[in-house]
Amino acid sequence: MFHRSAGTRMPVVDAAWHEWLRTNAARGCTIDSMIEAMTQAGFAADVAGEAVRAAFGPSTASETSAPTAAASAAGGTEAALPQKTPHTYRYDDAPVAHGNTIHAHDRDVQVLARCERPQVIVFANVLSAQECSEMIERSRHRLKRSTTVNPATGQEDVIRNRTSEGIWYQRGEDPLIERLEQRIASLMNWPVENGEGLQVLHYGPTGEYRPHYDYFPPDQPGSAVHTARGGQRVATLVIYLNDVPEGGETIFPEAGLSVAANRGGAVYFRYMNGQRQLDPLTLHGGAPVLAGEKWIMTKWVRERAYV
Ligand code: PD2
Ligand code: ZN
Repeated sequence: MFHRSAGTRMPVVDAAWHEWLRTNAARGCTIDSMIEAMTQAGFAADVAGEAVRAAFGPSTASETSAPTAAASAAGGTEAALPQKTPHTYRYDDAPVAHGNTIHAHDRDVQVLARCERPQVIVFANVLSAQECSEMIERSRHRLKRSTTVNPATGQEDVIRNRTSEGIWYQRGEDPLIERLEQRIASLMNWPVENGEGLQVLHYGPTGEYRPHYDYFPPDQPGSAVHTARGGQRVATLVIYLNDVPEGGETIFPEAGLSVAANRGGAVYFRYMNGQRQLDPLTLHGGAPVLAGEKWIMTKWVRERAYV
């Protein structure tokens, strides 16, 4: 389905792409971001536009705007309605400290960039090179194909939107994990107890994670089983464990932002504010790895203690 290495040859809207179109339209991805993702994957703009609009239904034929997160969360028909009003997410202060260097538990972390809408912060030096290698080596032989939460059922499905393998670590599993979790909690300024276990993910060549939201769509029946443990996800920290020679950026299509994977660096993004609103601009993905491989470690944090 993805033939980027073929140079000028355009990919085909095959069954896998149709599945991707259906899933992302139902999840509340915007029309523009989906067209952008398809053109980045090598489709001509008119082909991408036609395929995406078809996935959203006839009412979107001449629209380029998209459903809100709330509309998408309502699912089915409502997800197909074009957005008529701008989203109203209120950007209150993120909990992360101000300044260009943040002392996070046992390490000084540098701030490379901050974006206000959506709230994104790029860091360098969150982990040392040795810590990155250690996390890769201890994970390498324990990887399992990654899953995605099915918003309707809450079950974890293996789908082609996410071509990676991963492993979850228990919170406080051993002294290294515990120390990294304390550092991450200090950097995110959010309690260790509210964090899910660390997850290490590996993407091989062409591996990717198509644009999605990390929060659980509030009105989807499958979300309840997840939010029962600690409430909604509030923010994410993706830490890069290796340098990716080409591709593999974390992309925010709504913001036109991409963050390159540099060893020890990280990207933070926050999608739930103090009023419990969810920010649709945090649509994000892992771009296809075009050369080499990609290792990341992810921390998702909840509203309350994650038990
Ligand atoms: O691999 C990434 O860069 C990435 C980006 C966004 C991974 C995830 N989200 C995720 O695992 O949720
Ligand atoms: Zn994500």
